[in-house]
Order: sequence, then C-alpha cells, then structure tokens
Amino acid sequence: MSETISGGHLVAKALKAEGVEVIYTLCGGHIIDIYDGCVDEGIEVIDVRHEQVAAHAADGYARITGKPGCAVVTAGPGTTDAVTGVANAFRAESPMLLIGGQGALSQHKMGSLQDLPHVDMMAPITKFAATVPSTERVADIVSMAFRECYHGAPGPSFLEIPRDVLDAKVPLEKARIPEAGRYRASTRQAGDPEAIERLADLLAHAEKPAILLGSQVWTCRATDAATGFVRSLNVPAYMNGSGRGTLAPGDPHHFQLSRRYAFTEADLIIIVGTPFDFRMGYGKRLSPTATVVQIDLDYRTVGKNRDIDLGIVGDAGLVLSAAAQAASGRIGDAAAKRKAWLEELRTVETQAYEKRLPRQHSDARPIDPYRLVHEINEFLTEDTIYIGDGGDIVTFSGQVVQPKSPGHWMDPGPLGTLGVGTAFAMAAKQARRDKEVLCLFGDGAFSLTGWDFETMVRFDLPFIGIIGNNSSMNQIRYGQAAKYGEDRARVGNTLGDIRYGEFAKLLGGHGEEVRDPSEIRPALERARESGKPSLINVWVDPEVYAPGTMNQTMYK
Ligand SMILES: Cc1ncc(C[n+]2csc(CCOP(=O)(O)OP(=O)(O)O)c2C)c(N)n1
Ligand SMILES: [Mg+2]
Repeated sequence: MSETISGGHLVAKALKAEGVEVIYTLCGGHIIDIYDGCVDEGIEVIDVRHEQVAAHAADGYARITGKPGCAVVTAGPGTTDAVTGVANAFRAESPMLLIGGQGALSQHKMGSLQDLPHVDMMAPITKFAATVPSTERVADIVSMAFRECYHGAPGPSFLEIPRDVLDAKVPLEKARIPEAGRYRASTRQAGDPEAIERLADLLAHAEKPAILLGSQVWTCRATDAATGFVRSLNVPAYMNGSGRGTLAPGDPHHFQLSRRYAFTEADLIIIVGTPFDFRMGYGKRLSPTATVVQIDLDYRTVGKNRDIDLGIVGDAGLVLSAAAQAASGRIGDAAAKRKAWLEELRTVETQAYEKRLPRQHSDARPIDPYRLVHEINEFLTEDTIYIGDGGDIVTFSGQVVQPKSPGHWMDPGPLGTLGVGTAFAMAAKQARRDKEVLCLFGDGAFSLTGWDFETMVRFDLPFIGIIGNNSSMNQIRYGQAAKYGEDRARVGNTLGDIRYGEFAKLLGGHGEEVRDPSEIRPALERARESGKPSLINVWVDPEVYAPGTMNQTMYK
C-alpha cells in the first residue's frame, strides 16, 4: 500500500514550504483537515472571534515579517466575514492568502450548507482567486496562489477548497508538492538602466529636490538604500504609510510637517512606492513646474492620475541604490549647495511644530487629543510598533506620532478600514515577541473588532491599547455638522460612554480609565509593566477635531 495524504495536509505542506509559521482562523466543518495538517507541520493555529480579524491579522503578519500571511475561514459567512480583511490587504498591497472552505464538488450548485460563489466575490479584490479542483493539485495551487501574491506590487490571493477535495486522500506520489525555494523567481526588479541614468542626471542638477518614501520602501525592505540615497545626495525626505520610520525622528533628512511647502517649492520631486491617490491629493498638490519622478513596483501605478517626467518600475531599494551610485560621480558640489534648501524646510518644520506645542502640552479636561498623542509619541521606544485604528483621533496621531524605527508604523492603508487594530496588534506581537506593540484606537474603531482582545489574552500576547474615547464617531460627525448644521449633526454617530478599561479587565487583561492629562503617562507605564493585553481608556474632548478631519475635501 502506498502512503496517502489528504488535502488539508497538503495545504499545510505548501504553507510550510512558503515559510508560513501561523494561520489565523475561525473554525468550521469545511476546513478542519487543514488544522490537522498544521499540527503535523508545526504551524501554529491562532483562532480568533471574527473572520475579519483573521484576515487583517494575515495582512499584519505579512507587513511585519516580509512573508505572506495566511487566514483560513469556513465557507459562506466565514468567507464573507473575511472580505473586508482581504479588501484592506488589496488596497494596502499586502501579500496574504485567504483559504475558504466550500461545499463538496459532488454537490456543486445543489444548495449545500454555506455555499456561495466565493471566487466571483473575491476576484475583484485579489490578484488571484481560484477553486482547487482536485486533491492532487492542492499544494500546487496553494504555492501558485503565493506566487501570484508577488506579481508587481504585492497583494492578496484567495482559494476555495471544496470539502470533498480537502478531505480526500490521494497517493503521496500523485500529489504535486512544490519544494521550498524552488517554485518562483526573485521578486526584485532593478529598473531600466537608462531611466536610472536620467534620474542620476536630474539629481545632479536639482537645486531643491525632495523625496517621498512610501509604503513600498518598507515592502522592499529598502531602508538602507533610502537612507544612503538621502544622505549621499542631501535630499530632504518625507515618509508615509509603512515608509514612516525609514529615517528616525531627529535625523537631519527627516521632515514631516513641511511637506506641502516642500512639494510646492521643490524643483525635483521623487515619489517612491506610493500611488497618487487621495492621500496625495491625486498628485495635484505637487508644484506644476517641478520635475516629477515616480518609482513603483506596479507598472499600472506609474503616471496614474498625474503626468510625470520620468517613471521607473522596480524595487525601491535597487532603484534608489543604483540612482545614488550613478549620481555620485556627477553631482559635484550640488549636494552641499542644498544646505540652504534644507534649512529653509527646517524653519517651516520648526514653526509648524512650535505652533502646535501648546496644544500638545495642554492641561485641559476633557483631555485635548493633541496631549494624548503627544504623550504617546514621548512614550514610544525604538522597539515599539505603533498601530493606529480610528478616525479623528488617529488623524491627530498622524501629525504627532513618529515611529522611531523602520517598519514600526502600521495603519490600515488606503482602504481606511476601521477595526484593523486588534488584528494588527495580535499579528505584530505574535511575529515579534521581542517588540512592544502599542495601538491607539478610536472608541468606534475598537468596538468593531474589540472582542478579539480576548484572543490576545488567550494567546498571551501583551500589548498597550489606548482608546481615545469621545463617545462618538467624531470624524464623521464633523462632516455632518459642517454640511447640515450643529442641530442635525448628531445623527448616527453617537456612541455610549463605555468604560473600556473595565471591558479589558472582564476579558482578563489590564484596564484603566484616564480623565486627567497628568494621568496618561503613569497609566501607560503601568500598562507596560502589567505584561498583559491592556486598554487605557482616555476620555478625550469630543468638541475638537484634527485639522486633517476639517480639511477633508469630501465635505466641501
Ligand atoms: C469599517 C469602516 N466603517 C466605517 C468607516 C467610516 N468612518 C471613518 S472615520 C469613522 C469614525 C470613527 O470613530 P472612532 O474610531 O471613534 O474615531 P473618532 O473619529 O471618534 O476619533 C467612521 C465611522 C470606516 N472608515 N471603516
Ligand atoms: Mg470616537
């Protein structure tokens, strides 16, 4: 008798070959054979309380580790619950695989339990979505799905595995099982050498260059290349998304608050690994006379929404190092001459910072959100991964909180999904036990997926959770007030006064209520010391809004 293997065990073998160490899941009869395979392969199974969290955690795991994440959910509602997580990963260019159950092929379209057209539903929000047609092909198609995650800019894949395909056993020698490290190419693309030469020329002649380091700088693990580039060519750098932290705060080339000024005054603007989407005003906020260079992993992103002067498709690290190298021989004293430009930007930066400082030090009660995010910024260490999950309160933090190390900033990305926080914290802590994880939530955002705080307790994943509690969905309320007037502003956005500190304690974590600004720091210290998942519920002033909220064009 030849040895046999089931579909679920083949899934686990393919996950192992990809280097996946953990799956995030919520159980269902359709998928249990995968768990059994994971036991054999030594893959950890983290069971959450909502499939949205499983998918966000897979996204978060990918961001932190550089390996693809994996979530496994049951057919029908298990898969539909995970849609938001997949969609978020799609817009954020995060490589992850969602595996969904499906009714047996033998009952195809007969109305089996939890049957839905999952592949049709997932196709527009994934890079690859397919049904696994036979047990022999299970591992092959799982590795195919991973390969597809890395085509161009990364993103999610989806596979549904019919129940009979998953549960059946086939002779081992009939199953194709791709071997680790042997089923795909390197994903690094060097960029067109001629285009790199042109970029080097532009850099040699620019008097006022500026660079924006976007999320792909982290995706490509291009921190050293980006740092080398800005230092050797003396170029001021702005960072967004996962690119935040590429340079540490205090670095002479790290700029943040003067971005609009810089992009209006610069003669050369280099955009790396971030699309001209709403976060960039669709490219309209760049000086019309500046020379604009865009570097991206995805050919389809380059030149989209705004005309550019030079487009390069490639890996941020390889392109920036090659350009810095090519420019070094021809730059002469141009880099040194940019001293005045950097000083000009530093003055703008300092003025903006000083203008806000009184708010950051405010002793007001209820607490000024600026004070809360200031305290958080002061509290972060080089080893704290910061996560933002909320509306207005997180918009405040975007201005003030500066991660101290690369890869230590997590936000949902351009889908703007509330509810990522608990999942990202779970994945970050699980993947990097050596790191401290801190998440700032809005009270609205936390309540979407907050039950998974219990999962963090169950798996002993300590983190510092802070809720900026204004008993409202304030970011939306602002727009309602602006558009319909104060007397009509309180429709559909008011939340209860929930003491989330008590909620944390109920679930086995550490919790506190903070009403006085002087209490923020000590409460954060106690959360750090507690060694438990924690929620510090900070009551912030619901009557103030972040400038970013007030400037949202959608209300104008
Ligand atoms: C899943 C999801 N639902 C709804 C929204 C729309 N939305 C954006 S901000 C916001 C308010 C969030 O409230 P909260 O987290 O309490 O933050 P606050 O604005 O009050 O600081 C909402 C509902 C969204 N972005 N994501
Ligand atoms: Mg709120």
